[in-house]
Amino acid sequence: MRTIDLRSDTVTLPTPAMRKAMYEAELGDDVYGEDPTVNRLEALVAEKLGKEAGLLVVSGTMGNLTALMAHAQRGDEVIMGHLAHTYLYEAGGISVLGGVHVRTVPNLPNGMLNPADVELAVRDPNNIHFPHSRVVCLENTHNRCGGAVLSPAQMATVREVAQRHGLMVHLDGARIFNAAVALGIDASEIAAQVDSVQLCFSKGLSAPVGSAVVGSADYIKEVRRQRKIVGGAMRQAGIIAAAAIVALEEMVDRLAEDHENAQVLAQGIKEIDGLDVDLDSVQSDIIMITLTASDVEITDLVKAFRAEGLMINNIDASHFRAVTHYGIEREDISEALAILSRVMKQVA
Ligand code: TLP
Repeated sequence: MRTIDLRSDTVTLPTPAMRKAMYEAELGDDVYGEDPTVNRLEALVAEKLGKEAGLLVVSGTMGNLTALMAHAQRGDEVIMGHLAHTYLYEAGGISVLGGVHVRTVPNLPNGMLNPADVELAVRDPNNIHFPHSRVVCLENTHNRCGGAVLSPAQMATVREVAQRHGLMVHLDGARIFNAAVALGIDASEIAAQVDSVQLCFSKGLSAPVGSAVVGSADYIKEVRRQRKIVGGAMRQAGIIAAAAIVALEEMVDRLAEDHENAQVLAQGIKEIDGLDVDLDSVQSDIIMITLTASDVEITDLVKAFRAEGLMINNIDASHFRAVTHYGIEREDISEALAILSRVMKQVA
């Protein structure tokens, strides 16, 4: 039985073109700056995001970690949403390894931060009781806010506050290309609102490994040093970069298919008793599903779906997350809906 895996867009496998590019990649020692494929990727990603320089890192987690450690020193403070991936799901790395303190402000349901909340969170630099505020983080698309898309105009409202207080703005753009495709704009228009971006090749873009950090040339030099500190300087990393180049060149436009499949899935789920979806909140490849049926444990449902051939994750006691991606076709969406409907009838 084929399993339809909607747990995440991270489960995507490399495309045949990626495997070929990896096989044929020209390689060198990247710690000496001599891997031509890594150098090509770093120049390409910087160009696509409209920044001076880029750096290949192992993962999104390492990207956010090194990006923030390059902006903030031990004892400094980073402001981010209470639902930020970096706050919730990166093992507290920036505090553990960077000695950086996190101050959260509420994420609005649309993934944004209220600029007035950010303003209030900025510390008085002259008061010895306080850490120094250094960076504000945004996330686009916003994972825990159901793949919510932030427009450049929305992001500019937070940037304005940050700039007025001399703070940097970092974007967790793990899915920045999903945001760009959803908005019908170039990813560089989103990146223009921030000083640094972390973006992932290994999610909807389907590369097996890798993320990048982009920003000014001086800043990326410091991120490179931070990457060395955390043990992330790789040698013949062109084997990874080769797939990431294919991701950037061939896999961006097709994200629109994932977004369409997410819409079809969400509309179908809306019709199933015991489940609900806020259709307005489905803006990219992520669908947050509310369990409205009572008297059933969400973990039992996850097991029941899996037994029928559908994998989705529960994120708390009453919400599931489903994510569409490369490898999931329209007939898989129909099959997923049939499974959800069948299982929910049994428990309802
Ligand atoms: N997200 C994963 C899980 O960790 C939850 C997923 O399945 O969505 N920023 C954002 C917004 C992310 O969604 C993720 C991964 C990361 C950073 C971290 O990337 P990796 O997994 O490459 O370290």
